[in-house]
Amino acid sequence: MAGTTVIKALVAALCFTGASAWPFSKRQTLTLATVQKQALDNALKVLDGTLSDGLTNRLSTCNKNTVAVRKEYGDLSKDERKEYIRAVQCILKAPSKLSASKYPGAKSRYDDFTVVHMNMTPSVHATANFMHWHRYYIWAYETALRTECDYKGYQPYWDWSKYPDLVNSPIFNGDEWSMGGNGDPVQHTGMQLGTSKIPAGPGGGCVTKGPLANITIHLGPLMSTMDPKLGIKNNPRTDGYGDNPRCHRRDVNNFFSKDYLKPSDLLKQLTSSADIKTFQDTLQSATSAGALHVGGHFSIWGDPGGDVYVSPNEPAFWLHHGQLDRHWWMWSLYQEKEITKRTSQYDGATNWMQPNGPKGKATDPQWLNVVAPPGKEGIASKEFFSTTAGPFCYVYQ
Ligand SMILES: *[C@@H]1O[C@H](CO)[C@@H](O)[C@H](O)[C@H]1NC(C)=O
Ligand SMILES: [Cu+2]
Repeated sequence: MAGTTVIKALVAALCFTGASAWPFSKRQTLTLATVQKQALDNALKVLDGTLSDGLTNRLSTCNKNTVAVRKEYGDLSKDERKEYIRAVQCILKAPSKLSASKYPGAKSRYDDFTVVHMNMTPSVHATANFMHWHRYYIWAYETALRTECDYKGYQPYWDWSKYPDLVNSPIFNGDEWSMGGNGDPVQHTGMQLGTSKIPAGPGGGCVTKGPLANITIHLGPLMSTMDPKLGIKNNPRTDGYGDNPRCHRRDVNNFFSKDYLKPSDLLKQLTSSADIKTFQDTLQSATSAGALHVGGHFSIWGDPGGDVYVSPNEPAFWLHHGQLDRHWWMWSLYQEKEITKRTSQYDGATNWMQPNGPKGKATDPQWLNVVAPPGKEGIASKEFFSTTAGPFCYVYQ
């Protein structure tokens, strides 16, 4: 009896859908690829003035012909990947602009970026400015690669959902076009991430293969999540800025990419967040393996990659945070009717220790100190609402 009812209902539903060309024909199944496409289409409409995002702070030079296009790492040609790697190697060797007595561990221009992040960690994570500050920070890194290392491309990103087998992906497979290989296999224990038990992956040792092999890490650790039995030395200074030379470790693993970073997981997070508070809270919550931001970090893990303060010292950090920025960009733009509202929402506190403390304001200036591009320091969060407004002019492809 119940079965018949279900079948009748199904038949009715099928007939109804089939018979009515409108409005159902317009309603396609939303996929992550559709979301990306709609976001890009809408971003370009905003640029040519056929759609409004409510912002008026657009550079006069930013238009459809001049807009920079950030691409997925695996979508770059081999030559483009080599050029990106060359630029990263350049900034890893370029001299620091920080005081050597204040920051003995800052040995390179690259380290300057890490110091700034270490310094600001509590005021730019689990806060209102989390996504805005990181958008600004990645853009500053991209700008440094271009202006200080003659890089001609733009910051690539890692699409979390693209590589269920992340270990053997073009990003981490260790070939000459990758961001270096995994850490060497060593025995180590997993970790507890909020309510989730994360198993140890196939790496954990020093990165000795690929273009970015055998980098020396100097700063930190400050909040290591690696097995203490690996014997990662403490920093000589409690602030982590002392010189603590050690190998760069990774434990690239498929734990998250297989089960928590699938296209359906990303799509669900995007489509179930009606406001920015829900969006950023579910994105960055550190309480389970299901949170996309920590999932990306701990898919690479290691030292310094698994240390929230020092994580930018992991050269793949920028690909991960590029994707986080793209994910936010997609959320803001993929639905025409939501764009104006989503683009200007701002919510949250100003220090991760005080979630109920003072609220952040969109007019709060953001700081990058020694890594701010010239003339681009102390810009308000509201200038970072869109990737094609304020100081920015880029989209994701
Ligand atoms: C990195 O160092 C190890 C150990 O010294 C060495 O065996 C390996 O060949 C080096 N890797 C590269 C790519 O230079
Ligand atoms: Cu960060």
